[in-house]
Amino acid sequence: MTRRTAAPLLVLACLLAHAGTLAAQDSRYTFLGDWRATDRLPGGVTVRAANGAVRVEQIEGVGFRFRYSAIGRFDTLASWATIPESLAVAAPEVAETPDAVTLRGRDLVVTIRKRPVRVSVADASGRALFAESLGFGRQGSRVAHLVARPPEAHYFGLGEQTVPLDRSGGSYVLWNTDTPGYRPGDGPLYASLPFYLALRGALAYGVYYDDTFRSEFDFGAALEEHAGFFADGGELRYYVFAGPAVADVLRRYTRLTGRAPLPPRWALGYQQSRWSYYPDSEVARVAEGFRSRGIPCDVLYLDIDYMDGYRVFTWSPQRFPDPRRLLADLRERGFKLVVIVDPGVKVDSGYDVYREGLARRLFAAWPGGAPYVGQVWPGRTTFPDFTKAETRQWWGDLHRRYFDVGVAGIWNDMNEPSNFGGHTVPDVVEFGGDGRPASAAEVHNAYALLEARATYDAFRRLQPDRRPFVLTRAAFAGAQRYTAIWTGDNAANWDHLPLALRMVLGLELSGMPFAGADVGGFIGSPDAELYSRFLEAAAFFPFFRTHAEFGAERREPWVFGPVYEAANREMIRLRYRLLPHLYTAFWQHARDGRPVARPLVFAYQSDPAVLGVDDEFLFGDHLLVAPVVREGQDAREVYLPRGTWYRYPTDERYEGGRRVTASAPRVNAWGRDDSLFVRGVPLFVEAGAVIPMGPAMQYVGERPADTLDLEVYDGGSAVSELYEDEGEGFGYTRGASRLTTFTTRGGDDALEIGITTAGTFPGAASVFRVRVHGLAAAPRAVTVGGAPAEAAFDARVRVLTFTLRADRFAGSPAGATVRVVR
Ligand code: MIG
Repeated sequence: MTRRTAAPLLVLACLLAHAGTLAAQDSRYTFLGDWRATDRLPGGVTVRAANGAVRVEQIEGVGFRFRYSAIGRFDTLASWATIPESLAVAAPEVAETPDAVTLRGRDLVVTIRKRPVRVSVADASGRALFAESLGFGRQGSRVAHLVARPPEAHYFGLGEQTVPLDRSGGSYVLWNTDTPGYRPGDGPLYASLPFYLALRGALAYGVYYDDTFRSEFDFGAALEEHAGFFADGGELRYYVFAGPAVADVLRRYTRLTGRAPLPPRWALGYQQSRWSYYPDSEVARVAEGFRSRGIPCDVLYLDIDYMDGYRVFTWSPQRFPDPRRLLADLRERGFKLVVIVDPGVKVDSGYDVYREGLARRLFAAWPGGAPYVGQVWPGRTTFPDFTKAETRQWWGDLHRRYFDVGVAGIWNDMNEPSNFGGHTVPDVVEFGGDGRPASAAEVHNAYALLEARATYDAFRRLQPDRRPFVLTRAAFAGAQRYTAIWTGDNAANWDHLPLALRMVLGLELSGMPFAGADVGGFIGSPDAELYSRFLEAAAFFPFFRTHAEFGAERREPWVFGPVYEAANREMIRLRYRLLPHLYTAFWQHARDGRPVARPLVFAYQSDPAVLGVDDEFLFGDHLLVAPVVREGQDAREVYLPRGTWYRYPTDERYEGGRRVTASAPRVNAWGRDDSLFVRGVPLFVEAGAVIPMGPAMQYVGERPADTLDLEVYDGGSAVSELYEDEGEGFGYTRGASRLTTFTTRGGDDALEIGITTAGTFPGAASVFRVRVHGLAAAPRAVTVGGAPAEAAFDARVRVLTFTLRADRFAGSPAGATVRVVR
C-alpha cells in the first residue's frame, strides 16, 4: 500500500527536481533545447534554455569557463583542483542577435547559438577550435558533454595512459585504481587528470573538465563524429584554453590548476628505493655501497616495513630503534631519507593516531557516522577524511614525528584509495567536506590530491625554511602544486620501458612535470641489459628512482657486474652533470607551466611527423633524448625535428626533419675504457644551444660548484637559460637567484653569444669554462665585450675552450657579447 502511494509522489519529486525531464520512466539524456533568455553577468552571460542553463564567463589569464545546470540554478563554485586566486572573471565584449550571443574575450570568441542552445569557441582571429555537437545532456545525476570531433583533430593529455600519446580513437575511464602489473592498453590506472590538449592542424587548444566523479572521455572510439565526456555526477563545468602554441595551452591550464613549485635541488638527484630496506644497518650498508663505489645518489627510501605493524607515524622498535641516529649518519654522508606514508590508519585502540582520529571524527564514515573500516596493510583500517580542513591539519601535524628526526621527504602510496577488500572505499561512504558533505563517489578521485595538500602544507607550516618533497601514486588535476608522481607498479619486462616513456610523457603533457617510473620495473627482476636501458631513459625523467618489489633480486646500480656498474655510474654521473640544465627546466615550468621532459609535440606541433613519436623527448631546452627501448639492439632510429643537431658527446652533425639511425651499443659492447662516456643513449643537442653543465658529485651540494661548463653548439641561433639559486629554502622568492640568458647567433663571420643576467645570489657560479663545438677550424679571434680573450682550439676534437668570468657580464644591464670570429 505504502508503495503504491509513494510511487506517484516520487515521480512528482523527480519532475520537480529535474524540471524538463519528460517522465520518470524516460531514461534519455535531456539536452538544453532552445533559448529562452540571456542574463548578463560581470564576466559573461547565463543563457537560459528550455531544459536548463549554461553560464559562460571569461576567466582572467585562463580562458572561458562553462557551467551547466539542468534546473537553471548554479551553486557556489566548489573545486579542489582549481586555485581560488585564479578564478577572477574578466568582462568579455557581449553582443546578441536573434540567433546567437557572442562573447569576445582576449584570446577566444565564444558563440552561443540559440536554437538549440549550443556553444562554439574560436580563436581571436576566427579559427574554429571547439564546437558542441549535442552539447550538455543530463540523465539523472549523470552528465554528458558531446562536441564535434573534426577528422583532422588529434588529442593529447589525460595523464599516465598506457596507449600512444595521441589519444585519438580511444576511450579513457578516469577512476583512480591500484593496478599492479598493468600492461600496455590497460586502464584506468592511478591518476585522473581530466585535461586534454587538442591539435587542429598546427593550432592547439585545451579543455579541462573540473569534475572528480568517475568519468570517461571518448575521442572517437564509440562516438564516431563526436568527442565526448561523461561523468557519474557533478556539475558539468569545463574550461577552454587558447593556444595557438601547446605552450600557451599549458601556461593557461597551469595558471588555473597550479604549477609545481621549485623542488629542493637534491630531489633531482638519483634516488634508490626497495620494498624494503631494513633494518637500519642495511640502510647504512646501501648508503656505503654508493659512496664506496663512487655512484652518485641523494635519496634513500623506506617502504612499509620501517613501521611498527604498519602503523603510520611509528617506527619498528626492532628494525629502527634509533631513527634520529640513522638519519644523522645518513646526513653526514649526504643522503636524504624519504619514508612511505599510506593513508590508512590501523584500527587499534592502543594506537594514539587511531584513537585521536576516532575521537575527533576525522575518518570517512558510513551514513549515520560509524567510521568506515577497510582492509589494507595494517589489517582493519580507517581512512582519514581529507576533505575536512581539520583532518588535513591534524594529519599534517603528525608529520612532526618524521621531521623532528630529520626525514626529508614523504612518499604517499595506496591513496587511490586502495583497499584490499573492496578495491576502494565504497560509494556510500561519506566525507564531511567542510560544510559540503560528499560521497566517496565524488571524493575518490580527489583523495590523493587532498592528502598531498595536507602533506605539503605540513612541510610549509612545520619547516618553513625547507622546500617540501612529496611523492604520490594517485592524483587529480592540481596535484602538481604539492607533489611529484611515479607511475606505480610497472614490471621488469621490455614492454614496460616504452610504456614508462609514454606514461611519463603523458603526465608531462597534463600539467604534472615531476614524474618518473620505477627504474627496472617494480614487479620481477630485470636482467642487466633491461636495467641499464631503463636507467639510460630514466636518467632523463624529471623524477629518477630505482625501486623494486618485496622479494625481487637486489637492484642497486652495481649488482650487475663490473661492466654494467661502470656504465650505470656513467649515466648517473651524466644526470648530475646536467643538473644546472635540469634545474633550469624545473624553474621554467614554475614560470610558465611547460613540461620538464617535453614530448616533441610540445616544441614542434606544426610538424605532423612528431604526432606519433612517443619514445623520444626533449630534456628541457635543446636536448633531445631517444633512449633504446627494445631488447638486443645496438642502434635505433631517431626522428630529428627541423634544424641542425649534434650527437652528444661525439659531435657528429645531422640535419633534422628526417629520421636518422643512431648507434647505441649495449653496455657489454662498450668495452672497458676508463674514459667511458655515454655511448648507449642517443642524445642530441640543437645547434645554437648553450647547455650549462656542472661537475659530477656524489650528491647535490657535496662541494661548492663555482665553475660551470657552458657547452656551446655552433651553426644555429637560439636562446638558452641558466637559472641558479640556493637549491633549498625560499630565499629565491625574496630575490636570491640569478637568471642568465644566452642568445646565440651563428653568422658567417662569427658566432655571437649575447649574455645577460637578472638578479644575484651569493652561490652563483663566478667562472664559466666555455666549450664551443662544431667549428670547422680554429677561429681567428675570440673577444669578450670587444676585448680579445685567450682561447685554445683542440683540432683533434674541434672544440674551442676559453674561460669567461661572470663579472664580465653579470650586474651590468647590457651584459656582454662574446664573439668567435671565423
Ligand atoms: O600493496 O608499500 O606501488 O611502490 O613498494 C603494495 C609496498 C603497496 C605499492 C607501491 C609500491 C610499494 C608497495 N605498495
